[in-house]
Order: sequence, then structure tokens, then C-alpha cells
Amino acid sequence: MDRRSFLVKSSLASAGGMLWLQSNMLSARGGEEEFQVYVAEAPPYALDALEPFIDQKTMEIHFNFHHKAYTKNLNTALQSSAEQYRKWPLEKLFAEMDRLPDPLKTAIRNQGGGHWNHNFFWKCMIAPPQAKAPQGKLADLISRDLGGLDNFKKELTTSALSVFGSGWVWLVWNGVKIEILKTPNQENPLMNRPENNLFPLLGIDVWEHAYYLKCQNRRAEYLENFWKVINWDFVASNLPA
Ligand code: MN3
Repeated sequence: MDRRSFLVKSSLASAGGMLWLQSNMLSARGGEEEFQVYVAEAPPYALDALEPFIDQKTMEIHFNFHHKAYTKNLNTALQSSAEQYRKWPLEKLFAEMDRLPDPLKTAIRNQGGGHWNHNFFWKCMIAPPQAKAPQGKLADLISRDLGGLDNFKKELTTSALSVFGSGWVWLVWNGVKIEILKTPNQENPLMNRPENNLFPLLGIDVWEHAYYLKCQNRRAEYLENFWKVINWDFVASNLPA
């Protein structure tokens, strides 16, 4: 067997365990070198834990097929890219995205975004008995910047319903206040921001694959259900100190 060393690094080093990718990916490249292999981090709860609001079948397909495919495609794209880019953290590849050469730029936007966004998305949810209301500094910011929790929910829902086709809705900290943002497809607030001035706090996947089995075309019903499983402690933990 070849001797190879691999640096396995999750995109969220603070949150990630050291997990190994499938062996077919590790054998995709020969030679003695180190490179990052990204891992689709499983939701930190059982796939049926969000029932009845987010159904088990949706979670299984969403994680095992959609999320893992983005991660696999990201790794494939990085393995065939110039060596310098393989050494960059994913966040730097996002920040400098439009300066990257194609096809890497397109892969970072679509597959890198899909990988990172889903790792983040799973943590934004928690089994319903544990879901609480926002507290402390986050609650204060919601009152100050978004007119309180009820108004925030209304604006977030309106924003999510206005995403044409597939995309994401985010709550971000912009250094001055919290605000709601939309991104198309698998883009996210980290992309093309070399100044790193937006901090994602909460991300909502509004692709149909996130809700179609249970809600079919009824995105508003999905949003109502999502609201009941938001992990506000995680959201608050993304505020910079
Ligand atoms: Mn998705």
C-alpha cells in the first residue's frame, strides 16, 4: 500500500471532529503530499429528531445525497486545482472567489457553497423540545435592529418567499447591526468579501429539496416549521465577541 499522508480538515475547525472520507476519495490521488479533504458533517442530532416539523425522509435525502454530493465535488475540484489554492482555507477561497481561475471559481461557488452552507444549516436547527426563544445579546439585537421577534419572523418569511428559484436566506452581523440577506443558488455571505465583514448567524435553505417531500410547493409552511426548530443558542454563538 502506498504511503500517503492526508491532512483532514473540516471547514469549521472549531466545530469539526476529525472524520475520514470514503476510501474511494482518498485513493483518488497518488504521490506524497498533504491536502485538505472536506467532510460533510452530519447533523448533531438523529435524522428523525426534527419530526414532525422537518421529516426524517427529507433529512436523509438532504444529508446523504445533496450535502455529501456537494462535498465530494468540492474535494474533486480542489484535487485538480493548482496547489496554492488547495492550501487556502475554504473561507479564504470564498472571500477571494471572483479572483480564482475557472473551473475552480465555479466549483467554489456551487460545490464549496453547498458544502459549507449545509454544515452550517444543520447546526441552525435543534430537536423541537429544546428550541427556545432568543436570549441575551441576540434578543436585544433583534429588538433593536429588526423590531422584535414577531417582526423579524415576518420579515424573514417575506424574504424567504421572495427568493426566486433556489437559494438561501441569512441573518448576518455586519459589524454594526444584524440584517437579513438573500443569496441565490449555493452562494453565501462569505463570498467575494475579502474584508470579511459579514458574519452569518443563521442560514435557511430554501431549495425545494429542503421541503418538497413534506410540504410540496408550500414554502411558507416549511418556513413556519423551520421557525419551530431554530437553535437560537447556535445563532447567538456566531456573534463575534
Ligand atoms: Mn440543501
